[in-house]
Amino acid sequence: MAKAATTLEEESRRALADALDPMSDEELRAEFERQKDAKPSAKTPAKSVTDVLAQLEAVRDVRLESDGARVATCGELTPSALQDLFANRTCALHVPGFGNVDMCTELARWLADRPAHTWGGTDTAYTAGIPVNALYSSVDEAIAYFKEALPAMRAIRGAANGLSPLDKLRLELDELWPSGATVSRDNPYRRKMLAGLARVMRPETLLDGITRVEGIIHTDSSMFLDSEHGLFSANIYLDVPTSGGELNIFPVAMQQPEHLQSLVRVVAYFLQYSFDPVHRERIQRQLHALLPAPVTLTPRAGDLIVLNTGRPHAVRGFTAGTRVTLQAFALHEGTRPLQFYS
Ligand SMILES: O=C(O)CCC(=O)C(=O)O
Repeated sequence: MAKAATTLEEESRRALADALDPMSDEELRAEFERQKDAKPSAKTPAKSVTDVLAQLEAVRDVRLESDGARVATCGELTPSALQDLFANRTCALHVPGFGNVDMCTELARWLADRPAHTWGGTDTAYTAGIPVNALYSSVDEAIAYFKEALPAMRAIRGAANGLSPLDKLRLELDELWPSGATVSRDNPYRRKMLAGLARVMRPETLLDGITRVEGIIHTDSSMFLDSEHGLFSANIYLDVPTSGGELNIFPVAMQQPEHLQSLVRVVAYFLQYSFDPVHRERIQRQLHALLPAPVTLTPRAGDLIVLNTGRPHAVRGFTAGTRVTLQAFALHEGTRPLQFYS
């Protein structure tokens, strides 16, 4: 009963937000401050990370079970392939050659030549658009995020000399998915978001230690998967290194045997610290020890891969070449249109 009431409340809040105008910069500034004051501190103090790590490092030979979900490889997007992905029956949807390879190569060259911006603690640089994390970092960054969104999408479209592969994805999902797909304005400021971020990885952007080889295992949403609701990430690969740069997905089963249930909570806890510069090396080593064997995808230029961001995943390192992708999140929430943002 409580859940239904919350859902109704949430739905009416959203309907009201959908009906209202986007906020001006002044309103955004005031709202940003209000949210900052209202926000509870999310993480447990870092000292307890060290304690949990020490306890876990003493334990050997325990590993979470896999749900056995496989990658669906399709010639084109279909409603049933999407349903399987959203219901977590598959762990990723791979459409080889989704984008025209020559156009992707041209676009990759253009994006790789642009000035790159980075965020501390990640192995990726951004050359068109600002990541959504900006909305939570500072009010000026939040305003810059929205100001850059449309120009970045138009610049990518211009460089693609027509529709970019990410535009194609949005169009096809709108055509195929019963409730359609739209550029999100699910943010406290009711403004249209960026849909399509250019991510560039090079050997020199990679971090040290185990992540240089194995990547940073992380999630972008809760690892407790739900078939009605999930945050998916779509990547279109524009350029890939000749060796390395694979995408690893760790298909953790939602139902674990009794003796492993507390371990799921420990893994969820560690995942909050995936990017933490102080604990990253030990956390990543523990995640490798505790997670089931990954499913490995080797994307080629032009491919599309969509995955549930609640499934732990990592991009493996490489020693030569450049890896350029166009990325967008697609939020799946029951019968709502899929909400695109980056
Ligand atoms: O670049 C990729 O293959 C996946 C990147 C990633 O971590 C994501 O899209 O959530």
